[in-house]
Amino acid sequence: MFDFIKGLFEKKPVPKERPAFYDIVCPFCFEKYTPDEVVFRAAHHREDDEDYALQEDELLNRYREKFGLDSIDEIEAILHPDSIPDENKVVVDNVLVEIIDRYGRVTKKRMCPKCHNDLPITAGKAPSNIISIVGASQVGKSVYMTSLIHTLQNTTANNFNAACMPLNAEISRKFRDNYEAPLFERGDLLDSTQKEKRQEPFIFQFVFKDESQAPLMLVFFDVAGEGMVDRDYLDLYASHVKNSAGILFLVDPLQIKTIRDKMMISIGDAPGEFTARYDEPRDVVITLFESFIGHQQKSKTDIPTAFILTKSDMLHSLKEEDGEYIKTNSNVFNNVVHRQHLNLTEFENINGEIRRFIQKVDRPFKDAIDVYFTNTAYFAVSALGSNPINQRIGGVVNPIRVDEPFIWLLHQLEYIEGREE
Ligand SMILES: Nc1nc2c(ncn2[C@@H]2O[C@H](COP(=O)(O)OP(=O)(O)OP(=O)(O)O)[C@@H](O)[C@H]2O)c(=O)[nH]1
Ligand SMILES: [Mg+2]
Ligand SMILES: [Zn+2]
Repeated sequence: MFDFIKGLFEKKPVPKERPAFYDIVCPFCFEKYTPDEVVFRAAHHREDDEDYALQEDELLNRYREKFGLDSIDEIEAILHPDSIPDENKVVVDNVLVEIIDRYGRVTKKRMCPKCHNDLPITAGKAPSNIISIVGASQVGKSVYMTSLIHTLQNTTANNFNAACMPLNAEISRKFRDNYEAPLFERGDLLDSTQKEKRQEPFIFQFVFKDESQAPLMLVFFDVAGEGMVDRDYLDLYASHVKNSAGILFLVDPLQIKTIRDKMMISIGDAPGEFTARYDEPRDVVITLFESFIGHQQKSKTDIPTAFILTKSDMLHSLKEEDGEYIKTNSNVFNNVVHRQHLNLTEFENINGEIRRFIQKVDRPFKDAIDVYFTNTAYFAVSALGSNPINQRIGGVVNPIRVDEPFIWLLHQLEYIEGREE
């Protein structure tokens, strides 16, 4: 009897099974719709047919203008599947992937009906989970994103019997050339992300080797920190945050005044690499509230949000203290590796420790979190493993606990199990 009642309350068994198809979340404009609502770009044009003539694509140009991209004069026509007889439609795995137009020409170019950008080939076949990385200027967003994606591809995927790969060759090349190679091969830090430059999504697929398990499509954005406290910037560039499946909220311990003052004392007169610019982490919460949380039910968001203390390597200089903030045996310095499931024991240890830490060093920030976020957990990571000197990383990059917040998100989204150990 007891087991029966217990069974009723136990969570549905993971892994998640594949449904017939998934709603599409456009990685460009973040609108959500079903796969049968897509439109197609004609594969050819004709001068004798108005419908197929080269023409201006207003929707596409409106989108491009918003992001400061050149407008396109003339482009092939948009074809609506409604105008195509069923026998000329190709449906694979319940998803419309191709049409044959009235001239017998095939097109596989699926477009977003709302912004007319090219959809990724996996759209509709895998859930699109947008993971937003937010945080004030210089907290380490770009470096963390790079270190996380690098780790997902090289170790995490393997630990979960999966593969993690870029969606296409262009994303692969851009990620390597602009992020991974400078950091991991040349030891150079990245330039501060420009508010003016359009941020392209980095789309990756996380596919389990067990085919019955649903794959994920991960969309990462590297937003500019200086825009995080700018309402207009958030409205325009970071509207993906409200459509996110999970948020990684980065906090730089050195941007918290109590810690900054303490560190200054222990580092003495060589503060060298200290960040000059900084916004209070709470200001970021406030702009997030203005731009989307305030419009959600009860003015709270239930998007799972990981609050992540970055640059945890810097906390070494605090640990010698009487243990008021960070104890010598702190979880922060242990690199925990999660395999096959989220190790709940390790997770609770770090979550508890950092939750108390934030509460102690920045009470107003912790209060703001408690008011606006309903599903939270706390982490500490070091994307680099050591503090860079003169904008260069000495030796190899040695990330500490970087994938843990991501694994927690996978658990929250019911892709993987959690187990006590
Ligand atoms: N000690 C230490 N420093 C780090 C780490 N990650 C980043 N940093 C430092 O933080 C600086 C800023 O990192 P970025 O990733 O460029 O910061 P960002 O949040 O993208 O900054 P914006 O693009 O200006 O918003 C780097 O230049 C490093 O000096 C880390 O793991 N450890
Ligand atoms: Mg950046
Ligand atoms: Zn779109």
